[in-house]
Amino acid sequence: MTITENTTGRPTLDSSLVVDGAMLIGGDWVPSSSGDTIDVINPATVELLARVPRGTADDVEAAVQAAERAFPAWRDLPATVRANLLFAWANLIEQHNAELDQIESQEVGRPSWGPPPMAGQLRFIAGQADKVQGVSLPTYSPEQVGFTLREPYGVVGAIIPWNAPGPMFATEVGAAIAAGNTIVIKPAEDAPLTPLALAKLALEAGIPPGVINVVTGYGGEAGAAIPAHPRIRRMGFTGSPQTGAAVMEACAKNLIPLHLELGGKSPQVVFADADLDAAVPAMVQGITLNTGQICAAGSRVVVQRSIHDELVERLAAEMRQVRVGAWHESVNMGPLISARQHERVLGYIDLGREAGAEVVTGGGVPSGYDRGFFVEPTLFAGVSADMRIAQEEIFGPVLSVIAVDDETEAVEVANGTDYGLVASVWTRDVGTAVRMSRKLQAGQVGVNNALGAGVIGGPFGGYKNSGFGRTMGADSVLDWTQVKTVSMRGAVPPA
Ligand code: TXE
Repeated sequence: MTITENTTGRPTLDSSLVVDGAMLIGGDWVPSSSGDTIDVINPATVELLARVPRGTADDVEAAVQAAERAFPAWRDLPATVRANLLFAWANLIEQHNAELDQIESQEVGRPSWGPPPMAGQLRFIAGQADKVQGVSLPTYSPEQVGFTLREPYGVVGAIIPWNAPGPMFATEVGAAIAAGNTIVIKPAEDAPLTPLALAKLALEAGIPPGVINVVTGYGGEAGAAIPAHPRIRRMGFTGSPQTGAAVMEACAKNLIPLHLELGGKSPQVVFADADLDAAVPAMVQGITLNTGQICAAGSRVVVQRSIHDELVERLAAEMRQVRVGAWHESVNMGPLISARQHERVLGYIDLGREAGAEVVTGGGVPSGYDRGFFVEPTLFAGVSADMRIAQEEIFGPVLSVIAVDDETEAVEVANGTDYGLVASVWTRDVGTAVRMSRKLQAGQVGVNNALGAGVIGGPFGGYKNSGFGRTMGADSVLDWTQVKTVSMRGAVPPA
């Protein structure tokens, strides 16, 4: 592994898209009601990027009121006009791609991903805004017609995490407002700057004040206040299962629906006939991209025993090529987001060792790195399916290899966790591919690709404890609507 200088990091954020110390409520850039702020750092350099308000329940109340004021006019706009405003937002995002990439890369601490995917994702969603349709219904009488209307809920809420703050914001907000809702959203305290920048561009694109309200702050404060608010009518949440359960409990108290996306422990099932030239780099990229902090990361390799040793050797060789560092052109893996995540990931590596798994490569902090939350790409072999490193989401660049004898055992191990977000199968046999696609318990199955990537408009979400509901697809807009059945008579029937 090559370590690059981490002095290439930028010390402070210099962007006109970030309003210092302010969040967006009702079209105004405001501080928190308490006046307190939160430091946002670059986790590669541990230098201060910006400060954002430490939002309170009072701020959430103000945001809900602003969203309520904006709702009737937004709901009543022709759907094509709403769609055009979302397209205008996507165009502005695209024009600012380089700047948004800089902001997101710095607050997440990762090397650049190149042009961010937000504009394309938003255009797909914008295209759904005027396709929110009901159905016509048969009636008992020829005097009657029946049909359904799909209507927005009103003021809705969302809470998003820090690992991909831009795409999460664009897809969650985009779908909710395309359906005619107005929204109060809280980004993660670790990465709120890209969401704020996107909200600023939404205003510039002509999306009216109050349609999108961004309250920054901590989860237990501003975050908890959103699902607990009695006039929030629906929620979306992406994050950990523990916090997801707390958000769901708050929604249950207010009897409102929600969707949850709660991460995964995604298996990469590799059969003996797989094309390892394709599989190995894709699997290593799948666990090192964003330093493994991706809900879809393929963190378990379930491999047929006959090719186990060859695969472990090739995975280790590929992992050793991963260059760790920050803000350097030739770097492909940055640090973890925070000291807390650093401790968590290193803790899991210790757990793996203690359980008897073998560290084939990596296994600690790269030497020479005393700043930033860096960890080596780490490969464990000799992992058994019940070890904690094979069961729990680590959210770091840690890959566990589990050997199996045949397809039956592969399915058992692949499905043998509480999660069910993404699963991949690597095989040249179409019969194996078809059977595995059906048998794997996951919301997304990739055949000969990692991360379930490459599909435009694919609904994204989990089976089992990975959550429920789907984002990103056409249905994500419909999910933010409720159905009304209308039964109509043309005239009062004769007595
Ligand atoms: O998540 P949290 P954390 C997993 C991943 C990671 C672990 C912990 O395994 O290691 O979760 O990460 C807000 N009421 N994922 O602690 O707490 C919080 O402010 C309302 C997987 O960062 O779930 C942030 O905005 N909101 C995942 C958001 O919830 C609360 C992505 C997520 O934080 C709250 C992130 C509360 N009581 C982590 N407490 C994925 N599915 O991709 C916190 N929040």
